[in-house]
Amino acid sequence: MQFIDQARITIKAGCGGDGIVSFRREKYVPAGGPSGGDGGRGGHVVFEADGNLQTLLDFKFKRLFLAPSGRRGGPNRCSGASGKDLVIKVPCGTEVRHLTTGIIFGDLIEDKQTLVVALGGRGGRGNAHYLSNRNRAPEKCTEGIEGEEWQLQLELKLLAEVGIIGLPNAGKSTLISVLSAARPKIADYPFTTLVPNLGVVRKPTGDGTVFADIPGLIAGAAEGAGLGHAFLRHIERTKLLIHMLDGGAEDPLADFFAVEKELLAYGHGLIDRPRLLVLNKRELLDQKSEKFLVREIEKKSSRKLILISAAMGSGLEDLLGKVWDGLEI
Ligand SMILES: Nc1nc2c(ncn2[C@@H]2O[C@H](COP(=O)(O)OP(=O)(O)OP(=O)(O)O)[C@@H](O)[C@H]2O)c(=O)[nH]1
Ligand SMILES: [Mg+2]
Repeated sequence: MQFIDQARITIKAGCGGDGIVSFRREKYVPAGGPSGGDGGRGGHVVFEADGNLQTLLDFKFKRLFLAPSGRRGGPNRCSGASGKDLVIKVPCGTEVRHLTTGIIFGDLIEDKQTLVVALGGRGGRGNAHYLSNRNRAPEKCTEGIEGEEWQLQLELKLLAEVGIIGLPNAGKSTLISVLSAARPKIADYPFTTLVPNLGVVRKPTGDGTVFADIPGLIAGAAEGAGLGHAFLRHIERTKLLIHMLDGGAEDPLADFFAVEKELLAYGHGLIDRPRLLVLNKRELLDQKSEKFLVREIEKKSSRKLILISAAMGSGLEDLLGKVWDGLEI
């Protein structure tokens, strides 16, 4: 399945039905008076979060959404039927913005949550409304009002509590694969992961929390290097980040600063998000170089380092313990 996390669409709510001019005509009721009914309201456009959807792929093919109009009023003061609301299903975590101004209409987080984005137009009034002492036979009615129309930018921001970040090849996907049932592609070349992977990790309390493994970041990602940095939106909603360094890399400390710089460039408060610093592939280091490296990284980064080997499964309990502490579970 293709993972699409952005879409531009146009939505238009239904137009109100017109009011009509009509007069009551019955055999024994002379001058029966005006009886034109009102038009029905146009259908609203409503977004609804659907927990079964994972991507905005559908919006790649269909970009215009029109809600039905209200019906015209009828004789005998009959109101026209309202247009049915158009319900558009989106994955949980979709943010709805106005395309040009960027104003946020709302966020659809929970399954079945709804958001009315465009209001249907009001129906016009029939001539029955305009009966007065002065005018016993009004010929006046009004047209239905147009429904609201918006151009929207939809953005899917995955809902994960913990995000795993780092340079390509650090072992991010390996970590999520050993902690959860997720089975992302793992390989010893950079940019194996092209779209985020989610995995549910069991908390000590029994229920699960979602970890997100995202593509690798490299120096200059903010300017488009590598896969760029737009996918960082998927960790915007996280509470905690796992910043993974590759213990087998030439200079893990430089890697640390490279990722830190990209977090800063991306903004959205990611640089201040609680973050655990993890050195992976520790089994590649001998004791002496490990000690030296740990000391140097801890000193220059002013953070405590957690040592793990995702592939060998070592240090993971310690890491998870700190994750739960960080999430205050
Ligand atoms: N020696 C060793 N190799 C590891 C360890 N963890 C992961 N690897 C290897 O490192 C390589 C990269 O692992 P991935 O999990 O694909 O790395 P990634 O960070 O997801 O990489 P991208 O998706 O490209 O950003 C693979 O060949 C893994 O087998 C580890 O603890 N020790
Ligand atoms: Mg990966």
